[in-house]
Amino acid sequence: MKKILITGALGQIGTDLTRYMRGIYGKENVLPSSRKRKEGHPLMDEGNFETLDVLDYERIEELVEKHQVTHIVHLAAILSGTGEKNPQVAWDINMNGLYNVLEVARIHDLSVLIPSSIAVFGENTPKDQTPQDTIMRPSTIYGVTKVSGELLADYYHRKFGVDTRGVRFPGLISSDAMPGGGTTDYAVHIFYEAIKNKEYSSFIGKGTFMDMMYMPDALKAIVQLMEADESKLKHRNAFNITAMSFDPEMLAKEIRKFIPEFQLKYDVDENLQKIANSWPNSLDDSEARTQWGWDPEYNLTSMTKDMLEKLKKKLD
Ligand code: AKB
Repeated sequence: MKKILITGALGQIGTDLTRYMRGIYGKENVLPSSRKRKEGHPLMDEGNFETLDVLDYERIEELVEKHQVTHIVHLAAILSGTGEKNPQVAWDINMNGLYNVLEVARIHDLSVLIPSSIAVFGENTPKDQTPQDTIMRPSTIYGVTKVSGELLADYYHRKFGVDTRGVRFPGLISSDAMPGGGTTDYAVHIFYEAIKNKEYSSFIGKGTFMDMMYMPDALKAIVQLMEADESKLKHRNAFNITAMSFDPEMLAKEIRKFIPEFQLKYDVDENLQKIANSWPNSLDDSEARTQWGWDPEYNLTSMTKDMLEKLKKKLD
């Protein structure tokens, strides 16, 4: 039986992932953790929860031993926008946190799943249908730590036989948890503002295409890759995956099918726009499809419909 420790569980992916995994593996077999407790957060009263700073190696080891952990999903990380405001902290958390997790995994023979990101790509990466194996020269500290993390995780597999796996997530859109400090976050904020104010001012400019994914598909990807047959994995860290690619105008057009008076304006954030410009327009995720059966369910139309339905209920 798997016993799964989730780090950074109070972030955008963690809340949904904890619930999703508890549904599959049982409530007592999924242990969310975060640097601090957050009173009022739903995960505080839904079962076990532990405080864990990923920079504290001993604490990771203590939790692994106490709960007989077999798998770690390592979500704790600083994202692209926040990373640029404090690159030193981003390096520290993203690299030293990952190093500690990998070391504990090596010593205790654990499997580790580490999300990577489209941020691993940079200005000179092919922009359209970006291949699985291509030029990776990111311009953000977040991207630098994610490429380094991919290399380190592959190294731990090759050198020590640690079962490491990962996906390069695009922007994630969820009706539950809010994202924090990312370049793709506009694609979540727009829904809240469309419902509340019928208008949104986008910090990402017109014509900027980025890959995106609806949260249910992201959760499915994590479990599917974790469960994938090792012998079929030619790549490990990390797989390109995507579900849709759009720019703010395309998203606004879909929203208008449900909220016809919705207006999209722009107040472009230069720093975030620069980051977005350095990322792909669209990914080629065929290796994930062949090696472990990746097949997203939601596209732009079905995601928008579901997101608006869920948010309307939530905000009512
Ligand atoms: C970000 O925008 O930083 C993240 C990501 C694409 O990794 N959502």
